[in-house]
Amino acid sequence: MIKEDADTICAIATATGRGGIGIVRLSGPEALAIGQRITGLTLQPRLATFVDMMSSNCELIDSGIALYFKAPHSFTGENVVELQGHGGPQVLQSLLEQCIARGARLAAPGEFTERAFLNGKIDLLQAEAIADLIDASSAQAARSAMRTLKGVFSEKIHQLVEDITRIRVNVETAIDFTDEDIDIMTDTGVAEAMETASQRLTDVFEAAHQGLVVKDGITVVLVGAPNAGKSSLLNALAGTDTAIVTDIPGTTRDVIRQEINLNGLPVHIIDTAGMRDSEDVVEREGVKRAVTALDEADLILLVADSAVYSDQEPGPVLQTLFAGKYGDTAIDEATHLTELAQLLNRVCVVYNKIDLTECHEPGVSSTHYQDHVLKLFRLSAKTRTGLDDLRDHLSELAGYQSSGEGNFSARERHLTALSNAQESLESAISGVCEHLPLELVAEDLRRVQTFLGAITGEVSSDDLLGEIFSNFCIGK
Ligand SMILES: Nc1nc2c(ncn2[C@@H]2O[C@H](COP(=O)(O)OP(=O)(O)OP(=O)(O)O)[C@@H](O)[C@H]2O)c(=O)[nH]1
Ligand SMILES: [Mg+2]
Repeated sequence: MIKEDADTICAIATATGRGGIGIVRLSGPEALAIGQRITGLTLQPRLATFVDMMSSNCELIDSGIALYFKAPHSFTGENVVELQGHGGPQVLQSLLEQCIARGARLAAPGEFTERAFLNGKIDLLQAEAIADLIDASSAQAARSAMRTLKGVFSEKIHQLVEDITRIRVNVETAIDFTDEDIDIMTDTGVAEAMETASQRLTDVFEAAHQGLVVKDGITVVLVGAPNAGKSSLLNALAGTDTAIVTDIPGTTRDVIRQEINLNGLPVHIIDTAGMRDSEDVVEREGVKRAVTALDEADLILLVADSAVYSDQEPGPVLQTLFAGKYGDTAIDEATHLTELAQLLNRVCVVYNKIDLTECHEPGVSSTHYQDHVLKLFRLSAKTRTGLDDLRDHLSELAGYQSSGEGNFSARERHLTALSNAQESLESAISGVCEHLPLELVAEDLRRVQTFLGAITGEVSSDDLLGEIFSNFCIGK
């Protein structure tokens, strides 16, 4: 809970810039008094009042609407006053200064939402969903953030916590009554309940994973030799002329980023400088940046000119990538085994320019390179044939279902907590199967509950809260 002597915070709640309406919001014990001093009126809860907003030396700043939300029936759970004026930066700045001059303090990023959380108006999942809704980059992302805000995800976590609590009661009882020869496996159905909870946990994890994909999308890095058609492929996928395309090898010098929307899936595409050994300082820096970009990739599209490279033997194309990454010395594949495996697991080869060759049909196939299965795409960035296979693969790779109507937004931290909870639950299940001391099973179950509690914020450290709310915008 917020301390009784909490101060009053204020901020411009609308986006910066010019707009029809701009809002300054106050929250805290002095919000009403400050609002009334600025408007010179007694404000009634939940009544829109047309007011003049005055400075302390009686100058008219603006005319507009004042709204008062009496605690606890407000967003933050405290007294809240909204001063809605005209959306000019100067007007809003003057209003804000008046609030500060009369005793309010400028709010930190996310502080209104943090107060809503601390006052029990929303849980942590819902607080994060507010930020995700504001940041949503697609209609799907906004819809799933809204579902989390409405409590869909929280409800699922609460159900899981209830299941685990019931199981814990049975296990703790069995510990206390060891003399009475209770077999918790058969007599109380604990093992079965654990299996059901585990299945439910898996389902929630999968739904949360979808939510994360819809929110964050995937990152695809285009690499390959100069002139292979990387920038052309970026433009073809984006449907724009984002990157410069010429027939001069070494056209792209820097990393170019473009976000596209694939049926609701955000895909962050990174186009890079063609990989080759160059004397040119700028180009060398470009290749260095291309190599660094590889670390960000969920998928690496290694683009090759199909007139130069055969799709029967991916080795030579892969060598362009290895040479770019490890320098032009022939790489010792044995030394770099683990590193190469990590790289190859994310690589697909794109044979571009099939319009120039007679023997290539557009499509997708797989081949083996050492122990890896590599996907090969044959397409033309210029005529845009064969692009659909690539698009389908991107959606598939992300595990994205565009019709995922039940989705809710989620973050990496939720997935980590869910997978930790799953691990502890599996350990509890094996403990029961192996007839380990019930105290160990009980401890595993307690841990499951702690991990789940961290998701909704029932169990959370100050550090975690600080990190979450500092990523909000000011005024929210
Ligand atoms: N015929 C044909 N030409 C293509 C195709 N894709 C790209 N090109 C041409 O190939 C040349 C190089 O294309 P870019 O997209 O600039 O190649 P890049 O890989 O980005 O090259 P760098 O930035 O220099 O590394 C341009 O003249 C393109 O028009 C294709 O599918 N078919
Ligand atoms: Mg280029």
